Amino acid sequence: MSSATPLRQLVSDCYEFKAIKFGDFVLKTGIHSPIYLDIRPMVNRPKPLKLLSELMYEKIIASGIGYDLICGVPYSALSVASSICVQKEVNMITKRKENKDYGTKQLIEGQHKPGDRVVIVEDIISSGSSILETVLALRSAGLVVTDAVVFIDRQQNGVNNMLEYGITVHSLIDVKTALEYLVDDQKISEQQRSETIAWINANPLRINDEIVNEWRLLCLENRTTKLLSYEERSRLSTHPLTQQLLDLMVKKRSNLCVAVDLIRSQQILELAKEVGPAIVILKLHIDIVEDFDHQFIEQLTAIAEEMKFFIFEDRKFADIGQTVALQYGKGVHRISSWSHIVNAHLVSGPGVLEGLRSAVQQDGDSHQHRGCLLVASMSSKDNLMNASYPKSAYKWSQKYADFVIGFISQSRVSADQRFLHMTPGVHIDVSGDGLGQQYVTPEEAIGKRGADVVIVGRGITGAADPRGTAHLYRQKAYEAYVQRLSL
Ligand code: 5BU
Repeated sequence: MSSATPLRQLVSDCYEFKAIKFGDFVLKTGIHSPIYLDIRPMVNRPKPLKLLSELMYEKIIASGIGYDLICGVPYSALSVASSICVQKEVNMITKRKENKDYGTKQLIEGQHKPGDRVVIVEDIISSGSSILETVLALRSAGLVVTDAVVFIDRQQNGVNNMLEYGITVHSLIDVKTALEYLVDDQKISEQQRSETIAWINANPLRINDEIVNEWRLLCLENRTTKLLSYEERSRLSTHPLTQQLLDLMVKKRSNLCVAVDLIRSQQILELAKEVGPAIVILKLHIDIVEDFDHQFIEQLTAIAEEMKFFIFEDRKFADIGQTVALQYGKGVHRISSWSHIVNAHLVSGPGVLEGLRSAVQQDGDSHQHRGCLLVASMSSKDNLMNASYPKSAYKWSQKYADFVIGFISQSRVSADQRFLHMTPGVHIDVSGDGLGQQYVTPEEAIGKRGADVVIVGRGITGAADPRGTAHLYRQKAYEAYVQRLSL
């Protein structure tokens, strides 16, 4: 038998006082489970409770989590959270379980103020639903929550689920290791262990729908105090293209779109290969390409698939619905057949969106594999878009949310986090081009103006080393996003 580390000892104690049980249990969700974890019996067992709280606190410190307050998830983790707070003299807050109205601050007991950092303490993580419910209440009061410390991870996908909501879970032990300890200590048989593991592997869990809906509502009503992570935004979005784009942004750690305003197809293809690894979108003005043919499109599409980026034709449709439908789907370019993203001005009214959407539907396919950005404000000097224009753009984006994925804008049009904001007029070195273009830096666009994606043209295409320069822009823009998250 292995020597008893404090954690082993704790697992063994938990088995003894039936905080870990084996049998046939019907869970809240109605499914049968061969294992049941519940640390409530620990409430009147001060020794293991003290040990657990010490180990949890060590975990908080070892994980380098910055915090001002500790919050236990009601009810079962309240004892351990209190124990940590009393022993370590940390301020504690609690969330009332009965009150569902996130708008009222009485939901949280204990002194706190917006901006305070809170670490969550939980006993067991299954799907992560209880943790998320607590996180929602805390975030809606302006508290900053990024980490949770848990005793046992049931390994049913809860840790992954939480990542999508911007929460990193640090567990003391996972259930499979706990099972190994119990076999070593001859408390359960090898067969019990392997059967339990088979059941765990076959039963991954999702966050409870009701809580996902509450989270969605909370975000949509803008009661969260800051822009969410791309992961969370992907979960929030209802448009598949937005989800794919946000997921790609996280995967490539890039929020960079390159504007390739070159006039020969070979130049474009070569540049695409150079900058492909650093970008998530390649933006074109297809009407400036002198030697356009569909073979070029096939080649570009192959590069986009291989290097994983989306294609955006910056066509800025602006005519009546009937005309834009033809301009989008027909003619020499047949834009709708290859461009994942297009954009439109709303000067002619929402018929432009009706027309564009109908053109994709006519292709006999769902229009949701294509997305449209509304031009809400422009980077060019003295442009005629007044202050009410972005507001109208937002109004129509909501009505056409199955097709509109966001905005081209110089600042955020709306706090509605379903929509992406992409900002052109970005350059590291210069402030303008002598023809009315006005530039800001990636830090300004992402950090101060709330852009999700920066669009960079000549800053990259005109550089001596486009590949290296694209990486530099990617790094600056992504760092600005990471920085924004930590504010
Ligand atoms: P630049 O080389 O980084 O200046 O290129 C910017 C690109 O973005 C270029 O293709 C413009 O057509 C496009 N653009 C813009 O600069 N400003 C706007 O407000 C809009 C588009 Br909308």
